[in-house]
Amino acid sequence: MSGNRERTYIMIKPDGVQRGLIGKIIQRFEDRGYKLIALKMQSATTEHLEKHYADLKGKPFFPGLIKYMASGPVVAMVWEGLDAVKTGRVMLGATNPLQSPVGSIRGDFCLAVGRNICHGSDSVDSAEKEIALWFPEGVTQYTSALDTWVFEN
Ligand code: IDP
Ligand code: MG
Repeated sequence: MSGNRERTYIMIKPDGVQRGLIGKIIQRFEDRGYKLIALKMQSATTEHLEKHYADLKGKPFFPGLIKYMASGPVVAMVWEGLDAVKTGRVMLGATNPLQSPVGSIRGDFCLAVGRNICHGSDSVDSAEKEIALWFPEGVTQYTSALDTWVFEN
C-alpha cells in the first residue's frame, strides 16, 4: 500500500464557521475517503491559541491572528487516512488564498490571508502536538464500514 496511514488536525476558523462553510469543508474530507475520529466546536481562549500558534510568536501579524482566532467558535477535527497531513494541506490550499488553486478549499471559498477559513497541520510531528493540545481527552476509535472500499488492505 502506498502512502502512510496518518492523522491530521484540521480546524475550521471563526470566519469559516460564521460563513456557513462547516458542512462543505467536512464534506470534502469525507468525500476523499478520510475518516473523522474527533470533532468539537469550541471558543478557544487566547492562551490556548497562543500555544497552538507558538511557532509564529514574534511575527508582525501574530496579535491580529490571535484576535481573529478568538473572535468566535472554531470547529476542531481529527481526520485519519493515507498521507492525511500532506494531502490535507493540498486540499486546504496555500496559506494565501490568492495563491491557492481553484478546487482547493481556500482557492474556492476565500481571498485574504488573514481570513483563510481553515487550518491544517504542516507535519506529522505538528499534527501529534496539535491533536494533544485540542483533544486532551483523546480521539475515538472505530472501524469504518468504508475501510475495505477506500483502502487496499
Ligand atoms: P498555514 O495556516 O497555511 O499553516 P502559517 O504560516 O502557519 O500558515 O500561518 C498561520 C496563519 O496565520 C495563516 O493560516 C493565516 O491565517 C495567518 N497568517 C499567515 N501569514 C499571514 C500574514 O502575512 N498576514 C496575516 N495573517 C497571516
Ligand atoms: Mg501553519
